Amino acid sequence: MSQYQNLFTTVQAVGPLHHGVPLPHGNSPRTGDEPAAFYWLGKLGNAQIGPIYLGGLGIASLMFGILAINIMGMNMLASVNYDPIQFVRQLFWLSLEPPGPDHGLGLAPLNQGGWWQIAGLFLTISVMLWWVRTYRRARVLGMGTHVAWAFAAAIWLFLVLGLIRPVLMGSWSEAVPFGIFPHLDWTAAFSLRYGNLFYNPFHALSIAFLYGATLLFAMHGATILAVSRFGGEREIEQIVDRGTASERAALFWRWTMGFNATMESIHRWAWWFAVLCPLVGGIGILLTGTVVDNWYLWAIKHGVAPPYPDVFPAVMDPALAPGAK
Ligand code: 07D
Ligand code: 07D
Repeated sequence: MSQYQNLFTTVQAVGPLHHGVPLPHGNSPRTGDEPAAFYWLGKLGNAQIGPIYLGGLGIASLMFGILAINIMGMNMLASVNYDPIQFVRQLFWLSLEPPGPDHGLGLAPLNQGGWWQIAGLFLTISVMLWWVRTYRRARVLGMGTHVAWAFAAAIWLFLVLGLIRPVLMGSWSEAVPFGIFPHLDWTAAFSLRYGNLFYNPFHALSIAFLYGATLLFAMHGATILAVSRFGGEREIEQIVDRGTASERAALFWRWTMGFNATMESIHRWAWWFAVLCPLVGGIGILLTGTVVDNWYLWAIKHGVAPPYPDVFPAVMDPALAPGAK
């Protein structure tokens, strides 16, 4: 079938709707009626929707997640005196803050960070249960657990930000508030407090993997789309044959760069770049305030950043200034 292909024409190969492989003993039945096909959904991804597997873990995860979001929402609503109009208008600025430094790692009264602690606990339980679900569903399908471990890399950063680092620092006040703009303010303040995160080499590495991941994804997505006119995204036995989509895709990169990934290795590259982004990022955050108190001064000490010329007074660690803590 030769069909004009561009960035927006999606090939919709719709076969008979199916429930997927039979599930081993001990699994709950898949939820919902027969799967259905939607043409417009097929524009985005697969046209078939369902069956979804909910199971005990899925339900428990959703329950904890909904509880967490509700606690955040109700606290935000309370902060605007239960005015629904103001809630909508100010939503992006509203916040549920962690306890203040006075409370250390103790339990705080509900309206002084206690609700943040409960919401954080529920959100963490929800995320962990969802992780087990990705692991278990992959296993039941006889798949590898690569998705679960990639997700674990993101959860690592999440836990460093909201649990591990605050515990090491001895205070929940170190953790991130729940809120759209408030969590951005926290991010900016964190960088400033610790002497500019740009000088944290793990932040730099994390950025390189972030940018690298988008570059790889652009190259891979573009390459496969470019050979979809030869059935590149669908070929199986053709992969090893001469003159096929795969061979052209590989040759394109050898022509332009002298080197090419393979159909398999490109996905390993993608996986590692994506995983290393939050993985090294988490290391960088964990070191901040625990091992290194000021990344700018650290960078001067290690010859990464030049010191200011002597015309200025010597730079002092602001954290050591009287009244800094
Ligand atoms: C596209 C997959 C879908 C996921 C989406 C996010 C929620 C939050 C909660 C109303 C790519 C769903 C959002 C469930 C609703 C309430 C209380 C993933 C895709 C669409 N951030 N951050 C965002 C989170 C941190 C930073 C947006 C979460 C760190 C900056 C969204 C976490 C730091 C910017 C969001 C988290 C940080 C954002 C879009 C957890 C350092 C932006 C996210 C659990 C890493 C951008 C207004 C997105 C923005 C943005 C969610 C952590 C920095 C609200 C859930 C503390 C600089 N963050 N973030 O598309 O527009 O991700 O902010 O750790 O500029 Mg953030
Ligand atoms: C947050 C992992 C947790 C998310 C999970 C998902 C739900 C919702 C709902 C699906 C994202 C849970 C999901 C609960 C489900 C639905 C609907 C991953 C997360 C588990 N920075 N910076 C990074 C850049 C500056 C700062 C990383 C660039 C400034 C801080 C990334 C710039 C200051 C932190 C990055 C820049 C600063 C970071 C994040 C440029 C602010 C972090 C990687 C060009 C003024 C985080 C080591 C990631 C980190 C981080 C990029 C600048 C602060 C590479 C490009 C100097 C405090 N920054 N940054 O994967 O790891 O996040 O740092 O200026 O904590 Mg930065």
